[in-house]
Amino acid sequence: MLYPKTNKYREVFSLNGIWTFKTVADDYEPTLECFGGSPMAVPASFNDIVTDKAVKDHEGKVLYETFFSVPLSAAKLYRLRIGATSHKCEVFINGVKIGEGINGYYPVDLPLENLSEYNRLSIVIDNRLSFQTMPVGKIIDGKQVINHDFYNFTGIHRDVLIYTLPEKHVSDITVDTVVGGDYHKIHVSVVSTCEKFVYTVYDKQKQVVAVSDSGDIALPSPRLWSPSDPYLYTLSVETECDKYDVRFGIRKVEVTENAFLLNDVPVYFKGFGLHEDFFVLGKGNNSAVNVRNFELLKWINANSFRTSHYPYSEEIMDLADEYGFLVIDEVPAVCMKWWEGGNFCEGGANEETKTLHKQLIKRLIDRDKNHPSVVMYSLANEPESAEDNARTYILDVFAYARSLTRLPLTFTNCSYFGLCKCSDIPDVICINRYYGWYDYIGNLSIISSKLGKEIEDFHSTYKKPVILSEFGADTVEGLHALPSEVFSEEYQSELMEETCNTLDKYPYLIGEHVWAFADFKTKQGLTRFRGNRKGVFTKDRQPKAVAFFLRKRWADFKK
Ligand code: GCB
Repeated sequence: MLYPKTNKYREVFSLNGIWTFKTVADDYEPTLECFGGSPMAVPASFNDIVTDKAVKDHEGKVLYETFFSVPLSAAKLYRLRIGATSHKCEVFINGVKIGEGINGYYPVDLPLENLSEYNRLSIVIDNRLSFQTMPVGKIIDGKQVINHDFYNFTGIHRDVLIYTLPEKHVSDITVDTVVGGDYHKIHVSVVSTCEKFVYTVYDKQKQVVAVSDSGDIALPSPRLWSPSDPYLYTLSVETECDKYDVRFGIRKVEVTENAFLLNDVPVYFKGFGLHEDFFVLGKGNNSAVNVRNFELLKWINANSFRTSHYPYSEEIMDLADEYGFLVIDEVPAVCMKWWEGGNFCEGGANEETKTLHKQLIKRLIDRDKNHPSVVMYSLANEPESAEDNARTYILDVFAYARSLTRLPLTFTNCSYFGLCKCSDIPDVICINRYYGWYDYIGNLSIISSKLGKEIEDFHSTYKKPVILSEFGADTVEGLHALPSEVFSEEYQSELMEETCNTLDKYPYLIGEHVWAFADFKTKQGLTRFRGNRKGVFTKDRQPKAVAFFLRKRWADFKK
């Protein structure tokens, strides 16, 4: 499904702005009458906007409504695109249900028929998580228990757009840029009801570099995309009655026993796990925050990040292409469990969960396939991969993803070497390790032996490169201790230094992603002081002391 764009055949109308909002009962269905509610911003989460505690922490359904009016033409098709809601949603026009979104973090794109001059759009969102949603969760004694650290922000999180399409139109474009290691061709496949196609490739200055009436296009001496030169071309597909432009970059990705190759050159992943999270907005997409984040990522000399723990907005993916970041693109399968019994896990992940998981993998690949920044997919974060049931499940999910993409596949692993039953499955072994924090808190001298041993063991056993995909320490900015103590800026800096010194010893250790880029909101808990404070930047995006260490380390860092 192509992102809505305006051009000579297509129009886009934004419904972003102030809507009305209310918590509603489980059996609520919008009727013909408008209910009236309080004003609410879209896109944004409602949780950090409202002042009523009961609303902020509401578990269940909420209703968002707005009226819209668009210029109507009988020759056009109208569609509604909701960038993302968290989580499931049902969509109504003038009280009639027109469709639903099965999961948060993914676009909902629905046909609109019989529009009137004024139309009431109602979106009912359910924020409860279960083993049939992703992330997974569970209701215990009537209360939501979530199995992940980040706050369960709720709302309409990305743009709401109405867009038009010509009757006959292009509905999908795939630009395949790697043809048997030959960079001089791209292959374009189009899903469309049109008949005649002209493909034009433009360079960054909008100069034509190739025109073709077939999807196989020769590109003499193209400029390759990389973090140091994120060069983007535009492909324009024009038909007798429609046109769509898609940006793409040309790059080749390959994994060997010891390296991750981009355009045949080994790359080292320097960067972070992040969250979509900011003051007041919650998980609402915001261009200013997005650009600030990328400016900081550049400032600190990072070259990559993981979309922990769910697909990020399309705007962020576009910025990653433009700024030149290597992205590990993650589906929202966070902390999956399979075992029966226990408080949380009774009735854990099952066939239904797996069907949804596969659907979400497919939809992520469909959405992000043309982004050169996406160099690997992460199919889960910290599944309980030491469980017996995990192996069959994970094997199946990886085989499915393999049938959809040539890009490397991984998951981030929190099971120790020797316990994990799935480490042979991913193409790159990503490990999340908290030596000096959750393991051996306050003890930094343990890091080189414990972490070093694991890196060696994973590599010598599975013959795959390893990334340390999470490590870090909660740190309160402005808190100092000499000698260092946990939560101080000094401790965070020393933990990073000690960990990085260890990583430097292993040539097949091909990347470090610090947890986390910035402080973020979590559920309340004994180990969380106004959220997770492992950020290298504060929540308002200012550097903690460790940021200067990383900035220096990553400037021209080569292994
Ligand atoms: C992890 C999780 C991440 C948490 C982090 C922490 O292993 O992947 O979501 O936020 O640990 O700080 O506890």
